Amino acid sequence: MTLQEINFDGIVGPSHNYAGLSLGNLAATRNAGATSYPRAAALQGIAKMRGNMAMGLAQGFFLPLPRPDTGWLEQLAADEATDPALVAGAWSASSMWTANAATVSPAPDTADGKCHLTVANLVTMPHRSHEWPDTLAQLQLAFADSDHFAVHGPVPPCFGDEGAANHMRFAGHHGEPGLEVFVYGKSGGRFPARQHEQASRIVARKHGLDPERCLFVEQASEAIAAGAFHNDVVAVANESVLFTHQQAFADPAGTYAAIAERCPGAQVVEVPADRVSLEDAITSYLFNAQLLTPPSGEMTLVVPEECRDNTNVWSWLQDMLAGNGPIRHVNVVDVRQSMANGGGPACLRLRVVADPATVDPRFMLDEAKAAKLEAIVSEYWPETIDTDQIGSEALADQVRTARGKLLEALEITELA
Ligand code: SUG
Repeated sequence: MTLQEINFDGIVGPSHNYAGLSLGNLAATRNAGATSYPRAAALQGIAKMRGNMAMGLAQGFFLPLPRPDTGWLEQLAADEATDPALVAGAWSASSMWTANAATVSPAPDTADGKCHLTVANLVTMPHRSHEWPDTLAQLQLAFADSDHFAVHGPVPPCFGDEGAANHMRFAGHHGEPGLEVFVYGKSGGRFPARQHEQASRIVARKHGLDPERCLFVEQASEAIAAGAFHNDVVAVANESVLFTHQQAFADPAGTYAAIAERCPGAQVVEVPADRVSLEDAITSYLFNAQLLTPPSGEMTLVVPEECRDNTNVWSWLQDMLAGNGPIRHVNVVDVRQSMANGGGPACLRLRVVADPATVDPRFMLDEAKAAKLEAIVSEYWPETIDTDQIGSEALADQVRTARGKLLEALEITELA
């Protein structure tokens, strides 16, 4: 049994659009009303997955959820005439950001030796609050092997839970027992704090984690106010390395010390605010990078193109590479369509440490399947969506057909 990190990327759905639904997500609100390019968006995502596979890494994927979610609109008694924002919410392709699909505790961390997943309730944003039932169905299918996985329903809706975007894990190697760090926000600022401390504590208990190997850390309120609506916009961890902005945590020194105490050998790569401001971090998504260990062992940071566009960020990265820190390579990827809705490389993936042989193989990617995905997307995904098309029956038909073709090609018809 070889445990390794598998990144499950969300395939960008055919209804991808810019309706500006996420308060506190500055890219999403800034681009409200812009024309989206669902086909290009999905192809960008597949290209990113191909790039990571080319490094020798295991890659999986999740499917877009059924959209528009008319059942949800019926529950809300809403339509175009009564509440266009709710209609847009029923069309959102937001499940592409699978870092918000669930929180994952790998087998070496849990009391029963299984990998535990809790689907995120995403209750803070209405357009995301109806993702979980379909996401849960997908997780139950992909991780149906109950000898190795335990998949849980959501935390009760009184406490907002946004999944792995506010969770980091430290371990010498992925397959070793780790320290799980849960980051929560406190409400009261100009933007919503989406991850509630109680939600994180409930997840840790349901997963059977050892309290000695858990930390609950407060996110800096100034980071949330600056637009870091999830902690993964300002920090990312891999193995024993924390790559973080200086202003990510309410108590940075205390957080680093607590990690070092429980994970000896942990290294912190802290980017100082006088080199990269919070604003630079949030517009470039420097920290919403994938920090990966390919088989070569040379830790690699996969950053979005927007990092190269930002002089402060790019020059900091060059200095980092010239030094002798733990991050040895920087790969640049084009995920501009997702970025325009506030989703970078790290938002697009859910990390699951497991033996790939225990995952339903239909959710694992290889080159041939990537080519199949590209062909389906190129043929059926809408080329553009203008926000005034949201609600149109003709577009709804196209979106449903596109997803149906994908499911059929992948033989995942249980989710139809
Ligand atoms: O929840 N954007 C997503 C972006 C999620 C990014 N994920 C992580 N940081 N892990 C969100 O705000 C925009 C959709 C819209 O406005 O139509 C949106 O939902």
